[in-house]
Order: sequence, then structure tokens, then C-alpha cells
Amino acid sequence: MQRVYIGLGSNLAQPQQQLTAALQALAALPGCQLQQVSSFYLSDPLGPADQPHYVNAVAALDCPLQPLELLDALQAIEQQHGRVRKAERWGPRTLDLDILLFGELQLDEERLTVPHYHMHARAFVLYPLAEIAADLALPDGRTLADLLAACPFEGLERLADACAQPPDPGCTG
Ligand code: A4P
Ligand code: MG
Repeated sequence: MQRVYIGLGSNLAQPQQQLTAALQALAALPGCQLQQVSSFYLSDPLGPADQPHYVNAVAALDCPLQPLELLDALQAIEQQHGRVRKAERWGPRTLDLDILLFGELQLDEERLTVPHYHMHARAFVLYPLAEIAADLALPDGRTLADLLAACPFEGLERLADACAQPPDPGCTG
């Protein structure tokens, strides 16, 4: 079993509902246990500015899968939620599931880079992560506290956490 942190993001088709449904799908992965979920955050888009704001969150999952098995499973969930991969980098999407950290693993392969290559500089990853794992350090020794100190809380708004606890059928996003 590995402790895995997953970044969730959506900026199309009821983003909060997308995240809530994705959390249910993560909890249902074979052998996996969803341990913690951050609040949901509204965030300014990184990349092309002519796209809606994102809703982001981070989840902690205890997972017996191998890294590429987990990536396959996450991509299957993205597809089930209507994700269409387009050529435009960082364009709008119904659901994006990124493996931020996979235990202490450091991996740089064609399909998978862990830790996620840009997590250290993204407020919409670091602040939700800090809510559920404040004492965390990356495999290279950098602490989350140090990363946060270098990453201002900008372009980010914590939403009421009613939607963060799966599942809440009354939550309309
Ligand atoms: N891949 C490699 N490493 C990983 C990993 N650790 N986790 C590969 C997941 N996938 C990983 O991803 C492209 C390929 O990355 C996958 O096929 C996988 O083999 P993708 O989801 O198809 O494309 P993408 O997400 O558009 O590309 P990329 O570069 O991963 O973008 P990011 O980093 O996911 O950023 N703004 C806000 N406010 N909030 C957001 O969540 N997200 C993005 C996408 C842009 N702007 C955003 C947000
Ligand atoms: Mg991605």
C-alpha cells in the first residue's frame, strides 16, 4: 500500500460536481482507500486565460496499485467523465486527475513523472495539499512548508467545504 496524493481539477460542466463524482470514483478503485480530501478551491486558470476558472482539490489515497496501473485507472475515470484530450496545452477540461506524489517514489518516464513536474509552484496544488498533509516533504527533501513560503496565496479562493466531502447530492456546484 502506498500513500498517494492526487490533484483534481475541472473547469467545465459543473466543476464541483465533477470533483465530487471523481472522489467517489477514486474511493471505488480496487483495494484503494480514500483517506482525506481538502476543501474545494476556485482558482484562476493557468495557461490560456480565455477559459473558465477551475475548481481544484487534493485527495489522499492509500493504494495497492502500481504507478502505471493507477495512471491507467485515473485516465479511465477522466474518460468516463467526458474528458476530451485536445492539442491545446493547459486548455479547459471536465476533469483532470494528476498523480502529485506516490509514496517516496521519484520517476521520470514517458507516461509518468512523479512528483508531478509542476506541483512545487502551483498554489492550487500546494494550499489544498497543506490542508490535509501540512508536515509533508517531497522525496527530494523539500518541505511543503518551504514550498508554500515561496508560493503566494494568489488567484485562489477557498470555497465552502460542503462539497468537499463525498458524496453530497445536495451540492449543485
Ligand atoms: N503524465 C505525466 N506525469 C503525470 C502525472 N504525475 N499525473 C502524463 C498524471 N499524468 C501524468 O496529461 C498529459 C500526459 O501527462 C498524460 O497522458 C500522462 O501520461 P493530460 O491530462 O492529458 O494533459 P494536460 O493535463 O493538459 O497536461 P499537463 O501538462 O499534465 O497539464 P497539467 O499540469 O495537468 O495542467 N489551471 C488551474 N487553475 N487549475 C488546474 O487544475 N490544470 C491545468 C493542466 C492547466 N491549468 C490549470 C489547471
Ligand atoms: Mg493532467
